[in-house]
Amino acid sequence: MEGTVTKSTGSWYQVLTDDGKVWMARTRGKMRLNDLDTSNPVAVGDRVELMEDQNYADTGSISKVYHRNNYLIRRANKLSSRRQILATNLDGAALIASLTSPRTSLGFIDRFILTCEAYHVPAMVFFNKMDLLGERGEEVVDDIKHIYRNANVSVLLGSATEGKALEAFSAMLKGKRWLLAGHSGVGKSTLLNAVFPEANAKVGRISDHHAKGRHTTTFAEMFTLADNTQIIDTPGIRDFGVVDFEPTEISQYFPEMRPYLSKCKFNDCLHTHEPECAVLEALEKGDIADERYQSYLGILNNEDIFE
Ligand SMILES: Nc1nc2c(ncn2[C@@H]2O[C@H](COP(=O)(O)OP(=O)(O)OP(=O)(O)O)[C@@H](O)[C@H]2O)c(=O)[nH]1
Ligand SMILES: [Mg+2]
Ligand SMILES: [Zn+2]
Repeated sequence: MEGTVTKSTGSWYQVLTDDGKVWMARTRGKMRLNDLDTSNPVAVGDRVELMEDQNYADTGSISKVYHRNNYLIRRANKLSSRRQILATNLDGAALIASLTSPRTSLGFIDRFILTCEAYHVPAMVFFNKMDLLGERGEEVVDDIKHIYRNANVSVLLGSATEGKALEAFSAMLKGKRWLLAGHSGVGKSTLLNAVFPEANAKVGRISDHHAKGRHTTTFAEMFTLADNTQIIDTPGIRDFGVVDFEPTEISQYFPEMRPYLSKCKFNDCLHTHEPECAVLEALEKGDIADERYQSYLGILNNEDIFE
């Protein structure tokens, strides 16, 4: 049988076979699934081969993971080389961010969208909880739009209770398979429910002030919704470490830097101090946002974990 992994608990997977049946599955002991050194050999979104278990009902084992069209991967911890696949076979990945309660740093956002760029996953950033910014909100909207104007990423700003951004969000997700990721408490599950009430995902309580440490969603789960929409809600992540890039490669994943890369004097320019560097000149002129350049430096210097 063939099916799609719709939930991952670490030890058990939920698999939806093409006849609409839901199975609980484990991986086969010795199976060599792929060559990636990851903590999870099977991830939500994977197409898998499932062998029915003769002894227990609705239970099976995953014997094969089929080729992935794409995937999103991160390093969870600076000390560990272990990588985690967030989800696979995606039409897009939305980072849900909030500037307060909890705060998402621009560095975190940029590491996420850099990884999307490098791994061929269309990216979106939804700045949620704008209602909490009050009068400061409008200024923030302008700043954020300016920072990300050439970054090849869709940016939406709004809140889970406000209509306009939600409409645009819904239009992007409908009929597609998107991942929702971000810190715990930013409102991933709330947004999912706001756009697709039938998802009925569990949401954290408003009274919690330490939202960053407390996880309401505990497992990655794909919600199959009307119009062939599949949304993967995930547990909050503390950080998003980028994996395995050569220093000279990093600037290629900053779309706004790309037009300048061939114009630097040195082929192996890292755009930090070199003479006749076209990226530094563009930065000076304001054609590359300073905030994005700072994120670039952070990634280059491997300062990418746990703020
Ligand atoms: N003021 C305000 N509160 C919001 C907004 N969106 C979500 N919240 C609240 O934020 C809290 C956390 O929301 P969740 O949807 O559980 O957050 P989550 O990102 O799914 O968190 P984890 O599942 O732990 O990763 C809840 O109390 C929501 O009601 C918003 O736009 N504005
Ligand atoms: Mg949640
Ligand atoms: Zn340069």
